[in-house]
Amino acid sequence: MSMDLAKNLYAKMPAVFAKARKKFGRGLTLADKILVSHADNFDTQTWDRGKAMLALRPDRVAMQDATAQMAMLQFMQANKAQAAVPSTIHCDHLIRAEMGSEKDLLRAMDENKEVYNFLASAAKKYGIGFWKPGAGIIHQVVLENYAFPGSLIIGTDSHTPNGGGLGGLAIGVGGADAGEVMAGLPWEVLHPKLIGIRLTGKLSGWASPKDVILYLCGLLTVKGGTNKIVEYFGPGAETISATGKGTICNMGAELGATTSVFPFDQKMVAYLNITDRADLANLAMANKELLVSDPEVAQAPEKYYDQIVEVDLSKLEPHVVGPHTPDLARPISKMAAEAKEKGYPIEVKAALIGSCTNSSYEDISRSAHIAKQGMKAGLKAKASFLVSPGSERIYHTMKRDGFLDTFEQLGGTVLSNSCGPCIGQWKRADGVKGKADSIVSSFNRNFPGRNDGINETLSFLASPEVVTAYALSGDLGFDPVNGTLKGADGKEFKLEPPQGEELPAKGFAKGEEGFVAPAENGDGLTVDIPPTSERLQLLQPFPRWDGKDFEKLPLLIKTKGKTTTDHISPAGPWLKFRGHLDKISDNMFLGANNAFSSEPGKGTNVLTGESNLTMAQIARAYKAKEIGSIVVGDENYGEGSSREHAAMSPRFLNVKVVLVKGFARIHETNLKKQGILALTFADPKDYEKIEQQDRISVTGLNSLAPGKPVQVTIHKADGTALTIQANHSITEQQIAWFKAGSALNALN
Ligand code: MIC
Ligand code: SF4
Repeated sequence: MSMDLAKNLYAKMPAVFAKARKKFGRGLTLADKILVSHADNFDTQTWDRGKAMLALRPDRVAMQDATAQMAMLQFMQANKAQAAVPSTIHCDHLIRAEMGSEKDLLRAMDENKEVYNFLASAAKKYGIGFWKPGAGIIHQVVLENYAFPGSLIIGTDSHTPNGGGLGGLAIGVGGADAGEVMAGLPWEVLHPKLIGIRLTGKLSGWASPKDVILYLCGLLTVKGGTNKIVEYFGPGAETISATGKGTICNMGAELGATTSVFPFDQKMVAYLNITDRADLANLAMANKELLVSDPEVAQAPEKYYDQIVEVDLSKLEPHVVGPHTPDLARPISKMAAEAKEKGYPIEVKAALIGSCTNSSYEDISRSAHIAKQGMKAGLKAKASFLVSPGSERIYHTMKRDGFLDTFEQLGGTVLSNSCGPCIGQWKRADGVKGKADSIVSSFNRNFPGRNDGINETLSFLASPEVVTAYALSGDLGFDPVNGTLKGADGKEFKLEPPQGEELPAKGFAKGEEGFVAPAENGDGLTVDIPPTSERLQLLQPFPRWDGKDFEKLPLLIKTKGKTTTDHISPAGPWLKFRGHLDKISDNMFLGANNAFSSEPGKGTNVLTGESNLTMAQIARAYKAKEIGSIVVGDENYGEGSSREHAAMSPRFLNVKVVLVKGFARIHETNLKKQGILALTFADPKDYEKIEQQDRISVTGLNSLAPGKPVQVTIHKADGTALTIQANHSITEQQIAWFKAGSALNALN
């Protein structure tokens, strides 16, 4: 399938590149090439980085089970017979991690039966490929099967950029975007700016691809990539394996980047070959100049990229980031001092490797090398050690090559091929609520509550080999590069730097693939949604805008500090309600810090004065009285995942406006798609002026226009009022969504 897509794409690239070079008056970067060759209409499209909205035609759509539910429910409202582009659903997020691979999987099949049946039946009917629970984590499966050089893939998950490891633009989106593309519409995105990362040198010793991105997270911060594509180039790029590139691109999501990409090279050829795609590898080879930047770009990169960062891979140290945010980075050699200074609990209670970010053969073999050294010295894991393989292929190859045994002998538990402990679905045997302790993982996110559902846990991120070393030491202050461990005989020893293979010498072993192809013709088929379901609920269109200004809205919450989608719509136990808007909305803002409450997720009903209520209780009370509300937020609001529940629940519970210092890309689009007015303070200092008892009006909405600020009047409790300005990035089309009540309403 990818073969046909690639053939057509490569055939049309030369002509559109020629037009683009002429129009832009310069050579093209790789990101430019992929964008222009996927334009819905190159000639009529305005190209202006940071300003223009691009209408693109993605090659594919990928969805994971937690977000696919809303994506499919929305797609179904469009009344189409088939998905218009090749699409897949991957069952990975809903499997809880507790008892180990087999038992966890069996339990998941049982407890998520309704959801899996719904997704499987919808996939079958609408021509969508279905990957069964246990087949693997979406990004690993996409890399192994679907991503290809030059491709444009959208996925309903923020770590979709993992596909950039094979030289394409793979971009995380909300379910409404996926639904529209499957319904045949082009996909819209702000023309991203470009950050060029020039890599020189070569990684060695303990330094791994993960450290490149952990270092960049520290440098660029969680909002440094917003509305930007991160394009890697330079001689160092081709020294990194395709899966290592995948890891780097995956965690570009932590920079808030639209996506990240590497130029086509021999490492990608090797990976395509070993994943049974030799035909695609040959085709890409024959077209290789289409799949990298034009030669003049490397000569004067400053002319082509909006910002350039240089990284010398030879000098890179292993890094550790956290707790609570992925941009709190330091080289591992500085960790001991910092842990002491900041009082981080020094004992590492758990060490987790794998996930969509880091479960390649290279990751696993290097980690196993560390584990073996520990065992040779008579050690067992001091911390509880968990392994989450990314796919069936990885799992069976690990098993065949003895890595599973190694990890188990060390005292580790191998979990199912799924997200489990990465998404709050991990039941810790030792989990004590209310007590801070430290855990280390090779995953990509570390927001509070993210792994074990316990907000107090301090979660640090590192490469899988470093995490394995932490498992041996059980000590957050341990520096595997310079420090020593004590063997069973009491003698000190030093770990050798990790060694592993990029790709398995014997090829990948195969397990049960877990792929179910759709029906040839789905017309007579039905979608399985039991009417009494507690897990699934058909969507009702949101009401249209009534044409009136928003007058004196009560303030629902003023979030303070980091407000990720995990704060707005927590996962863990709530994942099970991802297909039931009414039920999941009870989780709204449960993790968010309210400026007017000492307890996260709690606030006051300003109409009755009742305090210590959840935001859902307050919003439901307002909604019952047909009163809308406003949410005020801080910087990079909506950072993190693509889950559109963080926009749909507020919309469902009658939030009209979200006014913040700044938005993360996917969430801002999700809000607009659901018909919420997404505004930013023209002067961020005005955030300080908002008080709990304020009533806030947003006026002049009938003349809402692109680029035109909106007036916001803050009515104070003492009867005074002040007017401030708010900006927005709403386009003509998005105004239509707002008026229609949602993007989906505007479609019908
Ligand atoms: C995540 O890593 O945060 C998730 C869970 O994969 C989310 C998607 C979701 O919440 O379903 C993401 O990254 O978009
Ligand atoms: Fe799953 Fe975690 Fe990857 Fe998200 S980041 S797709 S939850 S493994």
